[in-house]
Amino acid sequence: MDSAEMQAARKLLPAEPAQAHYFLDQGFPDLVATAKEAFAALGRKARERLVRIRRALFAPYGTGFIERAIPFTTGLSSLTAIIVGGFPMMALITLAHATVVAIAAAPSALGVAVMRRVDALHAKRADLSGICPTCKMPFQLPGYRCPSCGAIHYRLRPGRYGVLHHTCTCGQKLPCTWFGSDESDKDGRTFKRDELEAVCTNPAKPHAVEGKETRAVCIPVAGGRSTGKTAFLNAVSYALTEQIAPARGISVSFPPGDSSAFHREVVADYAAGEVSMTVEPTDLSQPTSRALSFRLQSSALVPPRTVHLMDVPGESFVANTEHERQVQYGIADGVVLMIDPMSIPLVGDANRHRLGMIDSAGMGMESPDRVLAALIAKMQDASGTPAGQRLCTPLAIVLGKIDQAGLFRNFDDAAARDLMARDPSVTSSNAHDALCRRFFADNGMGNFLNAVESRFATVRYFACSAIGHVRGTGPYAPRDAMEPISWILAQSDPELHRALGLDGGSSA
Ligand SMILES: Nc1nc2c(ncn2[C@@H]2O[C@H](COP(=O)(O)OP(=O)(O)OP(=O)(O)O)[C@@H](O)[C@H]2O)c(=O)[nH]1
Ligand SMILES: [Mg+2]
Ligand SMILES: [Zn+2]
Ligand SMILES: [Zn+2]
Repeated sequence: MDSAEMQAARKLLPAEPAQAHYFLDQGFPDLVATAKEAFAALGRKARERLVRIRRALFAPYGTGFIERAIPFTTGLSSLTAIIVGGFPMMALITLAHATVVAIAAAPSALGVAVMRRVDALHAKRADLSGICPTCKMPFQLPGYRCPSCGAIHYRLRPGRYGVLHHTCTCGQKLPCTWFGSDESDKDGRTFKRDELEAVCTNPAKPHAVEGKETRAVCIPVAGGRSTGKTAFLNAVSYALTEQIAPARGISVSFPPGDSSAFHREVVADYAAGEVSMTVEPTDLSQPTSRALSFRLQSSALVPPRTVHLMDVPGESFVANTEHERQVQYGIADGVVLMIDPMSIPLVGDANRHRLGMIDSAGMGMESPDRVLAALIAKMQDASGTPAGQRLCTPLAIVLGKIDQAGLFRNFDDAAARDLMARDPSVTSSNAHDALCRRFFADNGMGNFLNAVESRFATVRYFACSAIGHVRGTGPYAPRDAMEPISWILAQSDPELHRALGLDGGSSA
């Protein structure tokens, strides 16, 4: 969704339930209306005099001199008075009125200009942004619910409704800058803007979202059916929320909506080594892809981050049957593309017979080429990138389930040392990526590698195992699952990468 689309969507939002500031809103329009009316009245009078003069000049034959002269001279003198006196006088009065309005409006207009700039600068410097995990609607300023009457204010920033606060139609004052003066609600409790309930900017569906002065970090996980997306998301969201963040003194909380329930599911699946199939909701008003969202907050992390890891049923992803537009691919920090090694025909043919019953039943069959085509189409649509141009969002291509059939031996340290010894262009920092590329090339996927290279500007290949063993045989024991997330964060949000200690730094 580009900025023009975002602006068009904002136009669909309902009118602001706030009282406009008189001098900023109605002062000049009122002046223009009054002046227009006065000039129109003068114009009518002048036309009347002209008619009188014309009648005197072209009176029917036989009209006496006096009968012509009196209306002519009174008409002419009156018209002259209107032109010489009336119009300039009216212009002077209008000018004086405009000066009064301008003087009265100037401090407010200046205040609006300055405060708006200050608020916008703060948002830009902190790189504040939000995305609704349900509708995938990105926003810079969410709606805010009035604590007294519940009305939603979608334009709670300095403007025609006020400089430091807006007044809701119910009379409640609401701060309209991030630092805004504390206002108090009907029970006398004071609050700042970010303490108000934030509401999604989807005009069709106002619902609570996380919008509190935060920066959104959005990583969608794409792939065909049963490629291991949900298992991968379970592994990385557990690592982030239960292990890495707590160890770094970063507090984890869950935004409104289904986030807490999703997190409980992740923790339970992790402990049991299970993974549930992601089903497409039959209710078309429900979103198809879902976000595991959590907020990370600490004194070292300003502003707090709201991380959205997005999952999708593989079937809908490839068939393009999601219920909602997949806007997240246009604003993502990076995208993870999961590939089941067994879906590579040569790998599957050689190893399928080595899998046990559970692994065979959960095998991803979708061709990686088809999945890649679906991903490119979605990313092009969401980011508005023309077909001939490379996509800029970092893409992590992840071969999952490498615990199966002993595949991990293709990617371990011994394999990396071996490759480095044979190929001097491979170093310890890109050995993993090179091993994965070689795995694709050796298994007849040269075209896939070329297609990726020609369509993406920043790509890296990874191999991991999310569960670490066959599903349902003990808790998750992930192997290298955090690497793709760490690589994406290192590029899109180095500060978060550092705060989480993913750069290898010691804890703060
Ligand atoms: N051995 C092993 N099996 C895995 C691993 N990850 C996933 N699987 C198996 O693959 C199956 C599918 O994994 P999911 O995570 O549900 O795959 P998905 O991509 O989310 O599938 P959909 O939701 O249907 O699109 C699981 O039921 C597991 O049996 C892993 O790391 N190791
Ligand atoms: Mg799934
Ligand atoms: Zn929404
Ligand atoms: Zn109100």
